[in-house]
Amino acid sequence: MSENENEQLENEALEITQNADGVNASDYDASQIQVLEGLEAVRMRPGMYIGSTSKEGLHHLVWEIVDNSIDEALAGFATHIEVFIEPDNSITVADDGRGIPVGIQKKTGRPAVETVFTVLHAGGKFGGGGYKVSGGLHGVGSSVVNALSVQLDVTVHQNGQKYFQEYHRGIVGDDLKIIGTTDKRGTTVHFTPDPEIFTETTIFDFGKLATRVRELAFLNRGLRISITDKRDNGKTESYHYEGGIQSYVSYINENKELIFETPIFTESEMDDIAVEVAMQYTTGYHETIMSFANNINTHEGGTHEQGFRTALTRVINSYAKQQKILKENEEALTGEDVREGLTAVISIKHPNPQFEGQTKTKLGNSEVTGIVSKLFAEALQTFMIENPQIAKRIVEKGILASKARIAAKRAREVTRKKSGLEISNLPGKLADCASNDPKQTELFIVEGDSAGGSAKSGRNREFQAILPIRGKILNVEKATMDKILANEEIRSLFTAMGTGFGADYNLLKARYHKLVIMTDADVDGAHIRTLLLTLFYRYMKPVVEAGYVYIAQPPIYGIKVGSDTKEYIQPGPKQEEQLQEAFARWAQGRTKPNIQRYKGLGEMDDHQLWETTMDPENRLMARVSIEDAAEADRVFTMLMGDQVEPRREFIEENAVYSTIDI
Ligand code: TSJ
Repeated sequence: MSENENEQLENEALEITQNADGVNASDYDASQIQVLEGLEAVRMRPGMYIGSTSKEGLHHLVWEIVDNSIDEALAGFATHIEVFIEPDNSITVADDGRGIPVGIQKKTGRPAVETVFTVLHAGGKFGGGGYKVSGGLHGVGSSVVNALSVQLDVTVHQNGQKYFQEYHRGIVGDDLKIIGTTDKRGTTVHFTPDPEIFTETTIFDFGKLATRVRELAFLNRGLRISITDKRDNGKTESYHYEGGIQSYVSYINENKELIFETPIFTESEMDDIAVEVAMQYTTGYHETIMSFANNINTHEGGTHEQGFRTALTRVINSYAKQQKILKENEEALTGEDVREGLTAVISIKHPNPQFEGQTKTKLGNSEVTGIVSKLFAEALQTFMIENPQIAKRIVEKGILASKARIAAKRAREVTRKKSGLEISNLPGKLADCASNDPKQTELFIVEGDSAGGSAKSGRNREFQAILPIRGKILNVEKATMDKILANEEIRSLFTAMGTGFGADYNLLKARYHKLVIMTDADVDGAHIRTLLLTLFYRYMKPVVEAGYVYIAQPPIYGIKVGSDTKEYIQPGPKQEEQLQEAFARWAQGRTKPNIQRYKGLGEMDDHQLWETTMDPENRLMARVSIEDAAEADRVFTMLMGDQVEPRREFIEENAVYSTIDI
């Protein structure tokens, strides 16, 4: 059939089925079928739309909804967003914007708001102009949330009326109706995630939601956003930062020693791309650069970060030369030099951001490099000229870093010659495994030689390697590169892992894709674990970001009947209940079982250690993830840095937790 004929047929159908409202019934039926097919697709393969159906995916639903309110705020119409975790673990999001349009759409003959919740990718089709943060990372919109919720309802306050509609697993209940009058404006969406989809958990984590809500407040200057937990005792956190990302930098650096008080802040726009940068130097040695594109944390960096780095190196060098702080014959400062001790937040808003990379968190738009570089260079140069004292301190800090870098390079060369960070020279203490397929292999980093011994004889030699470490390793938070490189314990770790060090770091050379920290369940064990995590976080961040780092969870209780250990209880929020339950079970009609409490790995023999902690079939391991780089950075500064008071406060506040969530 030719296209013409096809069109003619459709036209005929059109005439026949035109109904009283002027809406074409066959078009309507067709679009309804599409709606149902869309819903079906989402429910069949939820992971394709929201990444996963784990805890991560569950929380993602909230951001899909909140992003729409953020867009309304960015458009200048909403000033306040509220998020509630209801007592039944459903979520309510409310804003004071214009309200989703309720008028009938020509194409579908249905109210726009209904389309928003039933048609895939329908969000934001009306209106237009300005930046949109919704449609970002997964950017699937409200219809996907609707399809994955047992129940969702929307209330729109608009033109003095209160409109309401509800849906079940994405299917429309009654038509949109007016349920009263109002003098307010805004949109409220309430939804209950479907437990058939979210089989892992449907319980929301207040801390996780609050952290992102606070980040959204930092990223969207002036926005008021609050989160309330209505479960149990209830609590509310309200965030509002007039300083935006400048406040964010101050927050990250809260407990750090600074080389100047107020973070530098610049804001400008070019070709519809808005660029904001806030930065400040600490007296420390590492850099914390966070970048965002349309409010999405671009963990993998990208063109905006590239533009920032280029400009920073160029401007500081040219200022240093111009002011003759750096002499003609002296080596220029490298990027690494000028970033030592730097905390920076880069936030851009782009009408059409392209996300690339493994986790789709790398900004790819090539035009952005030049724009950020140009805008930021101009602003930084002006700042340096207007603030010569601060400028001088920045340059001097870079020069100091450059000297340390040259010294460290020399130390490293000497070290390499002496015993080598090369793989050919694996540390003597390492009991390596037979397999050399990094995807299969695991490195257990074990506290103490005795537990190390049990681990060596208990392990599966095919894929498990053991590296015993003796006691407290060096605190890298307080040490310079050359000291760190000279440390025996740290060197053996780097060599065993095969990934190199600092600027030479290469994740692709990792010899194991699981690094398992196995320490005693006591204070010293916790300290060693924190020292190791600090080392990983500061000097091997890619392994943490790749999700290679784990913490072994040896059992805390064993139930013994006679001389046999019958059952182990793993640590967790329900550990005491589980212990009671298991005890009662083993006590039935038998002699009384004994409860053994394990304090150290040394209390288990090699077989027990394998059975409870190392055997992939039975073991429990906590994967370390950087959910929030800013929070992790603050925690490490507190735990490992110079200032005592914040550390004491932190430890007092968190004393009940055995591990720190980073
Ligand atoms: F999409 C959604 F349902 F998930 C959702 C949207 C959820 C929540 C809590 C809020 C919103 C939302 C949408 N808040 N505000 C808006 N605004 C609009 O949809 C809107 C209003 C008016 C106009 C216009 O051009 O007049 C355009 C838009 C996009």
